[in-house]
Amino acid sequence: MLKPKATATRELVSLNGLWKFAVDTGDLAEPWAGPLTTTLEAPVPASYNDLFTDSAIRDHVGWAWYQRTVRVPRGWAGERVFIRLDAATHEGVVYVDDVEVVRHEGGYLPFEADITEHVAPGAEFRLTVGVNNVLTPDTIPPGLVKELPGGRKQQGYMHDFYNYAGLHRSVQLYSAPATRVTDVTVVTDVDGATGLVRYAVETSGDAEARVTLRDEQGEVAATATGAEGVLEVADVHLWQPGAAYLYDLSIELVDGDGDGDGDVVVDEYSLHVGVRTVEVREDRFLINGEPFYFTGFGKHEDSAVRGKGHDDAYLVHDFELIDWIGANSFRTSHYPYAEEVMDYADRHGIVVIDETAAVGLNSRISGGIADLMSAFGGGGGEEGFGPKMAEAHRREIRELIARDKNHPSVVMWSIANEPDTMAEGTDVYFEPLFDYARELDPTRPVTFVNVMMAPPDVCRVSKFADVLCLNRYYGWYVDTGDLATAEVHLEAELRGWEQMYGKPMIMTEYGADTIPGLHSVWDQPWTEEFQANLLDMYHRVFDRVDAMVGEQVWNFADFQTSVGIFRVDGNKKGVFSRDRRPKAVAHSLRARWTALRDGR
Ligand code: GCB
Repeated sequence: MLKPKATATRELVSLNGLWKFAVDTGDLAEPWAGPLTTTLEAPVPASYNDLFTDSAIRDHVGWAWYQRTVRVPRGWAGERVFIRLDAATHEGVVYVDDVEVVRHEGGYLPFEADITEHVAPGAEFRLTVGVNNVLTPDTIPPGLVKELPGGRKQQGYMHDFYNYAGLHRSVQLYSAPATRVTDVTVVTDVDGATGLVRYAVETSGDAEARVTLRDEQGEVAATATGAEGVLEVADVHLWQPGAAYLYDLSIELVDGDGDGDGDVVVDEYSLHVGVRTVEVREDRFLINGEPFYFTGFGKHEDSAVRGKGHDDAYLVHDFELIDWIGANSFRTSHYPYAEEVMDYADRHGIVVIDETAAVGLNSRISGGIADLMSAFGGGGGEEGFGPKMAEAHRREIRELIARDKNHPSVVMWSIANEPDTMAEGTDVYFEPLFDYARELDPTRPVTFVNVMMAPPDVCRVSKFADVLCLNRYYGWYVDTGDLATAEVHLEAELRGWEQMYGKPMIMTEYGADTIPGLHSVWDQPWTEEFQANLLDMYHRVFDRVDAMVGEQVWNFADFQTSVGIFRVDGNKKGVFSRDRRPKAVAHSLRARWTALRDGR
């Protein structure tokens, strides 16, 4: 799905700002059918949960409604008009006046509708968007709604981050011609000093495609005509981790034969292209043929007040901190991030492991913590990895790859975080999902993130992964406070994986909750010293195990979770606090990662 863009043939109107807002407690009959009866206003983009002081809104389970009026620019006569939502968490439905124009499940991926037939250039219409935050045993991520005494509903879920909901990302109205580019796929390769850019353009309507690749100076590097082809770039400037280089691929649809004489450009779309290769060879992860070692974080889209609402100021600041600390990568734990984030990573040479929203498919875990008394039956929901969940999971993989396939920063797909892979049948559930991801994108490795309870001889799914991604909490959840024992256990387990699989391994989570300002001379969990000592211990082990190709600390910053006695106003494993101030560990990480980055 193409990101909307203003080009010579396309126009954009941002619908971000304050909308009328109401949660649906059963008293809103057909809220789209007229003006929403409410005094509340909510900003788009933002989660709605933390905006208001009313806990009934924060803890609401079900539909919430957003409404505003929109005027279609009068110059759009003759154009197709689209409404595009970058995300509606977890389910969205859109009405133009009284007409439902689109419905979408999955809270972190975009959707759109052609609304040309329902609107008129120059005229206003009433735009109503419903968002539903309910998670069931069949949704991705899964959850279960409990009924409390008195009939109040409560959303239960197994993942360890607050179930923020709302319009988290931009909403836009855009115009495009009837005959237009509907999709572009770019795959890059390198042959000596020549870059190869394979492209495929999909169109609606009949027109000839003309493509031009320009370098960062705007010089033409290659041209071609036709819906598919290979552009050869002499003396190619590669996209490298830490040294991004982006070509601009401009696609023109022309009415005529494409030779320039009398041709009329009917549509124009452009995207940036980074020429790079990714490959897993034995136990190495190669970018542009060179072994790559991941340093960085698992992150979250999370900040005070706006919750999971995208914010460009946090985007820029987070990437500044990533650079300051010397990191080269992050994982989009535990869902696809805003497209602005992916574009920024492309432009700044940060490497991304791109994860679906398949998190919490594990009834042995609750709120991120091992929960042997879990109220949920079966792994990942009542039906336990059943066909409905598999279908939702396929959709998440398909829509993620469709959205992010052209980003050079994305070097690997992660199709799930910590599913219950010790459970019988999970191999049968996961094998077709790995196949599906590889069929949709044969060019990138595919992985999933393994949970501590499924070591090498127990995990039924690691055999399908190209890279072993492990989350381990030795010294924290097990061997708590005893780093000497934790070191022995960690090393023994990593060597077990190395011997049994011979695949590259990334530690995709390791860390310790830490309260800034808490100190001790002993290994006292929750202190700043303990967090630093724990990470140092992991690094000693990583440096001794050959198959390790990366380390991503859990987490970049503190983040909000559901309430629980293990969580002090959220998860505190951040290297930075929720407002992005460094804890002591940030300085020791900076020393290690800048040395690695600079080859010291
Ligand atoms: C994990 C989960 C992550 C949690 C983390 C923790 O393994 O993947 O979502 O936040 O542990 O801190 O417990």
